[in-house]
Amino acid sequence: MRGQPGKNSSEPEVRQTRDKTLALDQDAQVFCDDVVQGLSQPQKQLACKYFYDKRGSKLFDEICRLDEYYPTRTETALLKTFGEEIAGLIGPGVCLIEYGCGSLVKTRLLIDALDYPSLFVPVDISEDHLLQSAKKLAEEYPDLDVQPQVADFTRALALPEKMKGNGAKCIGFFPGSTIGNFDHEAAVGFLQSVSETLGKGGGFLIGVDLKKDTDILVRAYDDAQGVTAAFNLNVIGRINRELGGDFDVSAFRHRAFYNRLEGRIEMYLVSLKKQTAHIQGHDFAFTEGETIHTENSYKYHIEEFGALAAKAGFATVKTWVDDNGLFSLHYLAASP
Ligand code: AVJ
Repeated sequence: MRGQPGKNSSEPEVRQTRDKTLALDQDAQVFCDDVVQGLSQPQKQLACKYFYDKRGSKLFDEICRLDEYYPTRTETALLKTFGEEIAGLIGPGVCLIEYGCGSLVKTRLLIDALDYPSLFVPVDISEDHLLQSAKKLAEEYPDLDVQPQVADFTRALALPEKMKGNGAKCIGFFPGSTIGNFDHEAAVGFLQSVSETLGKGGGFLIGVDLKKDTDILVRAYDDAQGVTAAFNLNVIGRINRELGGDFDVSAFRHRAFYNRLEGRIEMYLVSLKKQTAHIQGHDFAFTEGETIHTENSYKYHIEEFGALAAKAGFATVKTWVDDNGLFSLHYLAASP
């Protein structure tokens, strides 16, 4: 087996690595296949959804508290300031579906503002985290029916039976500018599937980060304390932990820059030297300076986002922006 000292072999030991071939469960095998596929491209890449293991989720929560990372506090302030107005547009007794559930801090703000929502369906890919947060929320809101759904919300959603035909208006909630992780085409596709899920009369409340001064943007993704760097580097640490890989995490560095032409922050891991990483019997060679693309975070002008939503059949009902023009909330009406 490669990577193991050849005890009973006369072959010379060229290089000792920590690479272990592990027996993988189904989820880990999907992760492994994605990693192998992504690292086999001319521009190596890893999907940003893999940032969020336990450690990555903790680091992301830390990012959200950084001075430089303005989106979280700005969006939270918008929800607080305009909660009543938003609730007025949404109306009473709705079924609320949250796409991707973080700490549910913003969710609580919205639920508190709403007039007795009847059902809350948080959808997330990370089962443990989702069930834990949903349980806590259900305890805090004993009158609210909480029905968590473990699913990858980038694919079509199968909603709980209860929601079908109970007549309640469906409202989607997608805070945090996670829409920024999709390129424009995928964003339209995602919005179309949301519109289908919500159905006629449905509404969608979505947070969207705005185009702004490049320095502000870059600082938000390359903070002085290096939390975002640790968050980015964690994805190769996760490959080591879960797939038995032997990435030398200290031989990579974080890079973030704003691609003005594409209107997006791009994040990379840069190899600091010529090196090879091994994962489940696959070898990935890096030249010095070679990169792994790990994330795109698209930024929008208000009208630009409105046009994108319109392509997916949504009509903008109202948009809210903070005084500094940093972040926006959009309430959209599904009109299939
Ligand atoms: C969770 C996608 C909204 O793009 O700002 C934060 C993720 N990456 N810092 C973002 C992220 C680096 C974040 N989203």
